[in-house]
Amino acid sequence: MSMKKDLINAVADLEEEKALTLVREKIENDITPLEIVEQCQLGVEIVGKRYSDRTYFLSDLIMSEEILRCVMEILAPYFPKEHGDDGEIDIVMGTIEGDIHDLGKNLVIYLLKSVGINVYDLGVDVKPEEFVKGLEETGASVLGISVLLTFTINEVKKVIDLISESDLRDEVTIIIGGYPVNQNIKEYTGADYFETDANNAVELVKDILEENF
Ligand code: B12
Repeated sequence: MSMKKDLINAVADLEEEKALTLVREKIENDITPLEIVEQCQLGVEIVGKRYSDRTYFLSDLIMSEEILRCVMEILAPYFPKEHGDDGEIDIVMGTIEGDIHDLGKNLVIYLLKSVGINVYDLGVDVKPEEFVKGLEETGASVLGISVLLTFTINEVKKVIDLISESDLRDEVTIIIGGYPVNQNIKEYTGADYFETDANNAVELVKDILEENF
């Protein structure tokens, strides 16, 4: 079996011990933490598919979360170190109302911090008004909304409509991210950008902040 597929399959098959052993082996063999996370992500994508076609149940989704959490714990020391966050807040992030998925959001926040970007994390199940309040309180010029459930896409539109009703819309660049987002959803919600790749997300935020400067 290829070196990549072994971890993807261990995660997909919910073999926790095997997956964690592979993660430790890979990190010792100088595979980057991000590559490892990407392999795990391909694994949980399969978990999601099996859940959709009813081969897996909710308990299996929960198991995949447990595995991903342990993987992140192992990898944490190997990610680039956080820079001091003494400056002003650059970006406000949160998971949309009704949605409690946060592993992807937290990963992106981790990577943003590691390149010196100051993040204000609103957490999960964040109401539209809370996003607006977060932006007003911090003066951040970027907003990142994480959305994993397609039936919460309307909530994302509500957030952006609310921002448009305030006088913040011209000052804030809005990025949506998460498994289901695409060009159509971007257009429907009125976001400025969408992104599903962690690395690209960091590059995008860096570019936006530099432009605003
Ligand atoms: C783990 C998981 C859970 C865990 C979440 C744990 C947690 N703390 O996050 C638990 C078990 C709690 C869970 C619950 C549910 N889940 Co769930 N879950 C998953 C699963 C298997 C993996 C998600 C994940 O963590 N991926 C790994 C991370 C790293 O990837 P990511 O989130 O996509 O993030 C990456 C990018 O998208 C991007 N990104 C993410 N956010 C942002 C934000 C910004 C601003 C940017 C720039 C980028 C960005 O960067 C990340 C890094 O690359 C997915 C399957 C899938 N294919 O995604 C289903 C999935 C998302 N879940 C699903 C469902 C249905 C549910 C439940 C409704 C099940 C139920 N019956 O209760 C509940 C809903 C709970 C709720 N109210 O939110 C469905 C959604 C289907 C749909 N069309 O809406 C999926 C797709 C599974 C499926 N195929 O059916 N789930």
